[in-house]
Amino acid sequence: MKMTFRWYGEKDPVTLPYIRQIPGMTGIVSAIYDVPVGEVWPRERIAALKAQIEAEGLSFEVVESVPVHEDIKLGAPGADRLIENYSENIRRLGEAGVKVVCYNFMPVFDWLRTELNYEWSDGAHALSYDHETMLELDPGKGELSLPGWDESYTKDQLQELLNAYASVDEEKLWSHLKVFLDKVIPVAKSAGVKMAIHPDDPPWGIFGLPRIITNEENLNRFLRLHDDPYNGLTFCTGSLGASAANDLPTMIRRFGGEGRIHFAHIRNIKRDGEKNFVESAHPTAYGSLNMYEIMKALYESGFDGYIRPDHGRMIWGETGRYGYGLYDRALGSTYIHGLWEAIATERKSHHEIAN
Ligand SMILES: [Mn+2]
Repeated sequence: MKMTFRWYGEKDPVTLPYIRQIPGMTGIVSAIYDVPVGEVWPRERIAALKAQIEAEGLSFEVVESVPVHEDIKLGAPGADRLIENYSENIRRLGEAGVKVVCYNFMPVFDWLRTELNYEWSDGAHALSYDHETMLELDPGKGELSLPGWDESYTKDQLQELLNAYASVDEEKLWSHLKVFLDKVIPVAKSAGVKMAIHPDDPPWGIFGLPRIITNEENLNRFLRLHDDPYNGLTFCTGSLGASAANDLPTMIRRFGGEGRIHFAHIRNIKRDGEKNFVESAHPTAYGSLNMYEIMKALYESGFDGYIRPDHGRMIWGETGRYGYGLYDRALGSTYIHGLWEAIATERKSHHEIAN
C-alpha cells in the first residue's frame, strides 16, 4: 500500500510542504488541469509538475484524471482522433514515470451532489446527496442549478449535450467503452501505465443519462471487456458504498484477488434511506461503511497499489475546494494508515506463530 494525496496544482490552497508533513505520505495524485479535454498534454508541463512534486520529496506516479472527451463516450464522429490523443497522453505519462491513471466514463457529470455545505451536528461541513432534491434539479427541465456544475457548462451547452445522449443507452455506452479500451489498453500496457476506471458517483443513472460502472456485476463485465491486468479499477468506497446493495469487502476480495485494483479511494458515507447520503468522517462509527473490513479485504487480497484518503469534511475553519481540504483528509490518511498497520502487524505475528 502506498499512501498518496490528491493535489490540484498551484491553485490548490493545500500546499505540497503541508502534504509532506502528513505521516506516511509518499506520493501526490495530480493532473494537468488547464489543457482542454481531448487535447494532448505538453511534455514540458508533465515534467514540470513531476519536478515540483519530487522537489518536496514526494513521488508522482498516479494521475487523476485524464478525462475522457464526451465525444468518445457518445461514439461521435471524431472519437478516433480523440482516442489517439488520449493514447498519446498515456504514452507521455508513462515516459514520465507515471504508473497508474485514474479516469471515469460517466456521461456529462462526473459526480453529483445536492448540497456542498451540509452541516453535521459537530459543525463540520460536507457534501451530501438527496435523491428527491436531485430529481427536482434536473438540468433538462429548466435553469441549471446543480451544485458544483453550474459554472462548468452554459445552459445551452448542457442542453446540447443532454440531447446528444438521448440516443445513448447503457448498451451503447458499454460498446463505446469497449472501443476505447481496445485502443487504449494496449498502449497503456506498452507504456507501463495501469488504467484504473473510477466508479460512477453515485452509482445509479440520473436524468436519463446512462451509468454503468456501478456494481459488482458491472465491474466484472467491465474487466472482461478487455481482460488484461492493465485494464483495472479505482476502488472508490464512497462512490460504490452509496448503494447498500454493494458488498464492498466481497468486491475487493474478488477483484483485488485478481490483481485488478490499482488504486483505492477510501472514504466513508452515511446513508439515509435508499438513495440519500452524506459524506462522513472516515472512521467506521461515523458512516455506513465498515472501514476495518474494507481495509482488511484490501490487505488480504494482496493489495500493493496506491491508496488515498478520499473526500474529507471541512473542519477547523478551513475553506477551499469542496471535499478537498487538508485537515480532514490528513486525519483520514492517518486513520487508514493505523488500520493498515494494525492489520499487517496482526497478520505477521500470526504468520510467525504459525511458522
Ligand atoms: Mn473517489
